[in-house]
Amino acid sequence: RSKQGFTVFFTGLSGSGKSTIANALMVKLMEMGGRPVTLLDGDVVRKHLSSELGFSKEHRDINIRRIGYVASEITKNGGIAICAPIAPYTATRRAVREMIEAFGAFIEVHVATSIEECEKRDRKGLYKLAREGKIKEFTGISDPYEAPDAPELRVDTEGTDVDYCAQQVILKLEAMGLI
Ligand code: GGZ
Repeated sequence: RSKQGFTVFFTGLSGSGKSTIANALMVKLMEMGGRPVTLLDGDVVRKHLSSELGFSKEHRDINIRRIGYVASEITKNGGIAICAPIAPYTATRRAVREMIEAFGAFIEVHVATSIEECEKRDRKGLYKLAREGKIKEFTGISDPYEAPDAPELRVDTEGTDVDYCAQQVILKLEAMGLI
């Protein structure tokens, strides 16, 4: 009997390392073969699925629910979905969890890089623009981020490298009997 589908849902601040870890995880899962793996990355989704949306609470919620819907279809069909949006609101993440758990497993991974560290790295210069008020409603600066209380996994990018973080997700999936 083939294994059930599942969704790995990364959440964390801009620049926390979600995309990098998600990509490393995708490569590892693809190398294992078997099931198709679909990556729904934050900026790619915003370009192709949510291009009309901004960053108000309402628009972020619409964006996350769209991602959740696509991931639930993939999960329903026995595939693997990897999502990597900020997803700042607990209630919205919960709604997505419920959507997906109707069909398979939901693994929430908190990429717990601190705001101080994200701002220090400032890979895209967005934190500087947010501090200057040139980007409004910026998560962690002028907009909320509700950290998950009980994610399936929390990864630390400050003391550990990307590959190790991705490997921790793999171990969790193995422990849950999903791969
Ligand atoms: C947060 C913003 C904002 C504001 C633009 N707040 O590091 P990035 O650039 O590549 O990832 C961020 C991305 C966030 O989109 P998401 O779809 O993941 O957000 S949410 O889950 O809340 O819908 C950042 C960029 O878009 N960006 N303006 N105001 N991030």
